[in-house]
Parts: sequence; C-alpha cells; structure tokens
Amino acid sequence: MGNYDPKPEHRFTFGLWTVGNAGRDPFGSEVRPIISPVQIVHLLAEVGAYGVNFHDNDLVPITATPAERNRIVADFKKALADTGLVVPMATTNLFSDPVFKDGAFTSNDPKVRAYALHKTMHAIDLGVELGAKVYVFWGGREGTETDASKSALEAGKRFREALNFLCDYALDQKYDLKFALEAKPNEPRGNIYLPTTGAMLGFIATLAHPEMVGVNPEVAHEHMAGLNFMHAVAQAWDAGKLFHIDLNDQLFGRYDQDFRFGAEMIKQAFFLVKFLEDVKYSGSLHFDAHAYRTDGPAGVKAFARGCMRTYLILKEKAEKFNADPEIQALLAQINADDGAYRWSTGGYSTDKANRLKTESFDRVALAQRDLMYEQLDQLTIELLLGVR
Ligand code: GCO
Ligand code: MN
Ligand code: MN
Repeated sequence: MGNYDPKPEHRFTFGLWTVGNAGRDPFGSEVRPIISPVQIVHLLAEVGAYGVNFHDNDLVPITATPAERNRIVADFKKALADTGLVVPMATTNLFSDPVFKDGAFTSNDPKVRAYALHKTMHAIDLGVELGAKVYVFWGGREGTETDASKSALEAGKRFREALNFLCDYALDQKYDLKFALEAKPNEPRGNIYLPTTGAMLGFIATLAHPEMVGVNPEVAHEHMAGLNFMHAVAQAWDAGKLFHIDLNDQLFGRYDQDFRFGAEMIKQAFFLVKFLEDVKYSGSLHFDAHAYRTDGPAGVKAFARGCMRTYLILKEKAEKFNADPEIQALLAQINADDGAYRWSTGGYSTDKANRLKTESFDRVALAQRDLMYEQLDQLTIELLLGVR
C-alpha cells in the first residue's frame, strides 16, 4: 500500500465555501456550525491541504466597513502565515446578493453591470493582495429562465465587454494574474450562458486578450450536461487553456451535487487523474465540493481527507496502468504501425493527396481487425478493483 498523505507538492486546494459549507440547501437550513475563515485555514492545514481559495464575500462580508475589511484581512493573513497555507486562486461572488438576480455582467440593467465591474475590481485587488495568480469567473446568474427577457446575442457581447475591461484592468495594475472561466449548464438559473467548457473555449478566442484567459472546468458541471469530463479537460489542455480545475463528483443529469472527489464515477475519475498526471498538469488541484448534509464537523474532515486520498490512490493506479505489462502489451498491439502509410502523415502536399486518392484500400480486411478493447477495459477494471 502506498502513502496517500497529502503534501504541499500535490497542490491540493479547497475553497472557504467548500469545507465551510454548513449544509444549507433550497429545502433546509444549516445543519453544521458556521466556521470562520481563520478556523477554516486551520482545519485545512490540519488535514494537509496546500492552499485555500475564496470568493470576496466568503472572506469579507458584503456589508463590511473598510475598517472591518482590514481587520478581517489581517486576521486571515496571520492564519496563512501561522499555517503556511497559500491562496492560489480567488473569485467574485456575483450570484448571492439580490442585485444579481438577473445576472451581473449580462444583466439587462446597465447600473448592475457597472456595479459588477466595480465589485470584481475590488475583489481582484483583494485576491492579488493575498497572493492569487488565477482569478476564476463563474457566472452563476448569467442566464435566463425565459428567453423573452434577454437577447442571448447581446448577453454574449456584454460578457465579452466585461472580460475585456477586466483584462485591461489587471494589465493596467501590472498584476501577475490569469483569468479562468468556469462553465455550468444551469443552476441557479434555468439556463446559464456558455454552458460547457467547450463553449468557453470558443468564446475565449473572441476576447481582446485571449492569452490571459483560460478555463476552470468542473467535473460536476460537465456531468450535469451528460458529458465526458476528461475529454473537455483534454481539449482545454491541448489549447493551452487549463489554468485551473474544480474536482468533485456526481452522477449524470442531477442537480449540482458537488460530492467528494471520486465518490460516484470511479472509472471517470481514474481516467481524469491519469490524464492530468500523464500530461504533468502543474496547476492547483482544487476540490470544489462539500460534505454530505448528513454529517457534522468530523464528516467535513473525512470529506476533505477523502478527496485528497482518492486522488492520490488514483494517481498510484495510473502509475500501475502505465507499468502493467499486459495492459501495455495490448496498447502496443492496438497502436501497432508497420509504417506503410507514414508517407501520408505530417501535413498536406499535392503529391500526398494524389497518391492517397489513387491508393486502393482493402476496406473489408481493415474492418476485420479485432481491437481487443474488452480485454483492455476488463484489465483496467480489475486494476481499479485492486486485484491486479
Ligand atoms: C457552483 C460553482 C462554484 C464556483 C465558485 C468559484 O456550482 O456553485 O462550482 O462553486 O466554482 O463560485 O467560481
Ligand atoms: Mn459546482
Ligand atoms: Mn466550481
């Protein structure tokens, strides 16, 4: 058995809102005591996390006076210094306050849009002050229930204008900061704009500073849409846009359950961890999840430890997969290449095109190849089940 204790080099982070989640849901109130940001930092240090992330109002209440803000920030900085925890990411709460009931950057009200920029610039300042290098944008209220209310085209333009403004603000301030956009198909709005990571990647290409902007894909959000999360992550990685990641779990098609990482779809979680480790992703491994509402403070620690432990177990499984002689022999056989068509690869030429067009292929023979994916998948399952 390996050692599954989290260490700083694993870059495991949690949000204040994750282990601080007191279990309130649309049908019931808190079931756990509310714990302060300072207490959360100490809790995270105790379970072995590397960092802590926050929305502006997780740390500083929206009603705080400047003096209160300074005291809260000083206390928080002291907790960070006492524990050695860092703040790799920060974000803005643009969804809780009633002012954002019809969106922030995409609201129909120009005053609300201006307030959203004001609030985000202050929140960026706070994040940078505490050391954040990645700034996440999750547009929880950027959407509609009825499309009679808002033009989807206009909303996209407003969102672009806001992000362009904020990129320029960060550049103007000479902040060392990258933006990461987080997609979600719905909840709390009936429909949220730019509902998937793929949609976000397309949108980023239309921005004024696309090099500053990447994505923060979340397992639960792609699963809500019934999508293969690892494929979305691979596309983001290929585009050089995997700036951050929100790890959690849930079954397809449910509401946003934000369960402990690996709690539901172990095989998907395995291929995700294997992907991140194989490509040597070096950003934060952030757990955007919370403990079951049934559990108390001990359950919160078990939840946080469980997220990290499962990641490390799956990392070890990925190493085993990569070293397993039978699995690797099958993969070598599946990917075998006698070089007969190497001449056709590596880009277009007129000669290649002409030669390919006149080439005769034995279509029936090609189709007869047995791919042995059943054996390969069963070996993978047995490895995951611990009998290999
Ligand atoms: C959610 C989201 C949020 C964001 C967070 C940071 O569905 O509630 O995942 O937790 O990740 O607001 O942007
Ligand atoms: Mn979520
Ligand atoms: Mn998230």
